[in-house]
Amino acid sequence: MGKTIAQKIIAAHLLSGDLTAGSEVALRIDQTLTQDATGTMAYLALEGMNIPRVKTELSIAYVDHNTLQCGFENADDHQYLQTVAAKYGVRFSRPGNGICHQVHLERFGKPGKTLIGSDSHTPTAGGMGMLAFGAGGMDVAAAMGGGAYYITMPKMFRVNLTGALRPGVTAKDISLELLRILSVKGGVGAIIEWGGEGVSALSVPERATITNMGAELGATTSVFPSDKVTRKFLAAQGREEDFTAIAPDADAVYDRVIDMDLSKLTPRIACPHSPDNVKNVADLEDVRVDQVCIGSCTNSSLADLQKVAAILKGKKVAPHVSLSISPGSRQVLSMLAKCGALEDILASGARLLECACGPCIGMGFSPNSGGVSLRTFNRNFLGRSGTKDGQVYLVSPETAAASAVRGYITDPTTLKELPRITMPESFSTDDSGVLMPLEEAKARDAKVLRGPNIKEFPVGKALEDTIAGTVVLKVGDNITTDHIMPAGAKILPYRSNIPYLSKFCFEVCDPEFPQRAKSTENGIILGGENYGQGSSREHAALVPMYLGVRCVIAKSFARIHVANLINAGILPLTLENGEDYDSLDQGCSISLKDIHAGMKAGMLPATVGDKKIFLRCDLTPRQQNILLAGGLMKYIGEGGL
Ligand code: MIC
Ligand code: SF4
Repeated sequence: MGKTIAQKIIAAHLLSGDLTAGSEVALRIDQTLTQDATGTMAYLALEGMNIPRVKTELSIAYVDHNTLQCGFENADDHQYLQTVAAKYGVRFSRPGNGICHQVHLERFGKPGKTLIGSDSHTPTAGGMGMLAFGAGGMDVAAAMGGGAYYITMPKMFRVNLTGALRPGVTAKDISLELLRILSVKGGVGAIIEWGGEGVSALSVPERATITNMGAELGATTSVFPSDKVTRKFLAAQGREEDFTAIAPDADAVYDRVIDMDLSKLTPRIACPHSPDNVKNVADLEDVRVDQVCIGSCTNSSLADLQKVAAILKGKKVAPHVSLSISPGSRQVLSMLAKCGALEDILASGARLLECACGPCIGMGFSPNSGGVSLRTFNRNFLGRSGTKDGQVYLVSPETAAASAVRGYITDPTTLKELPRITMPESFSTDDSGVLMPLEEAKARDAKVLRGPNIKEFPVGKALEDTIAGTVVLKVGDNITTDHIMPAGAKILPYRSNIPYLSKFCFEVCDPEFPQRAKSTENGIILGGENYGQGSSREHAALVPMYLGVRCVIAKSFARIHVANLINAGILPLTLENGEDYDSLDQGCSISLKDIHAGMKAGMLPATVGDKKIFLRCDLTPRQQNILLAGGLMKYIGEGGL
């Protein structure tokens, strides 16, 4: 039987397991990336592993999230990251150099290789035929230390593109359309491969927009073939030697095939507060806009911003609109400056922000109260912008620019002139923003600088055989890690300070939660479907663990979060009978007995008052051992890497 792209790359990196969907596979990881908001924990974990140098082909630490520096905290973290990276053999991408996924695509990604990153949008590199996964920081640390990365072998979905996009319709609209079709949980347990004749007209940055937003579908990852277009992009980046062609076999078998005719697609928009709440832009043209933000790892490539500049050229941003532009990388910004597009952007009245995540993670530029904010980003979860009642919509750069000028949501296909942008023959490639690590001999005595914001890595408790627990919080479906552990300018600087962070856990859902959880022995969280979707932040597991949560019971879980729960030593259990959710309330006591035997059997009986319920426990033997040890750090300490 022929293989899909993902199956080929997995087969070439397989350390154990087989390619049957649902079985656990261990993969050799070629490259890792971290960003600063998750990186501090990842490197604290790496330091705890007592490995002198990383063992990957390439590991890189980016600083792109926490760049506001309102106090000493971020700067201290940057210093820690820079010195720890230098010591352990990791490259360091300096603040201002760009957003991790954009820079990685430009300068480091390689078709056919594996990459894991402590950020859920790591699959962006799938746009160049790399098999790239978002993971928790501890898993990234383990991979840096030479350990395998474990995933459940996913199902294979294929999206078949036919026809060609009409002017004004973009790769972002393709992503939004797939979200409309599949929803935020439609990709769970699957790898999404993109193919068909429509693929050859999409550039690598356009493909990367699409694989980036596969994270919003809950997919394990997304990948495009590596073809002539990929070769040309790599050649223009001065690294044609990194090219390898990859395509699926003609007889590859997919579990699901979705056909999309690009010529029929119209501009799409995701309405508040979920990326799958997708409508036609044309149907919302009366909505007045307060703010427009262009950038993020989804839409900040040179071509994206050149198109924006062409729409803004000779026009002014509407007086009631505030427009921000954050270029994805220093390469993008300097090339915008060279080709004159930057001048057009500035002359329109746009506000130029740093080459960083910025408003996407609530690091500044929060909208006004109840304000309508149009963003070219990938997530519009409640409160993520920093304004709780902000109304955030997700759109393409073309829709964003056209709307910024008119002041109302605008379908860009109605514009008289639409820009045609071609990729440059060569990009300007100055890698001086990426610092090389110290040589091994010098690294041995190098000091790692640790500011007072960097607190100890919290460790979990070994899993007992009996837990008498209490439901400390009951939440609904599609709870994101932004609900569990919010980000934003006020909280994000404390990502290496779990005790401080814990005060904000579940703040958007219930501000009393931290106090209640702390004063309850053996807390249990009860969730609905797709619990823990969104970001890879392991803080959404470490903080509840710190607050005494021992177990999360849900109807279903998101992939990265369930791995983070296990790594933190929290037992994830799935309701065998979804209807039991209704009969369990906050405050009720749940007694779990014979947990160890139940884990092996895959089913745990539990009692709630005089009622018996059944909880599924789909854990591999390795995951069971991690929980028995009290989390990944303890498991590795006992020789488990
Ligand atoms: C996000 O987009 O939510 C983030 C911030 O990049 C996160 C990582 C984090 O929480 O630090 C992600 O996507 O994993
Ligand atoms: Fe940064 Fe936003 Fe991308 Fe997350 S989604 S990596 S916050 S730009």
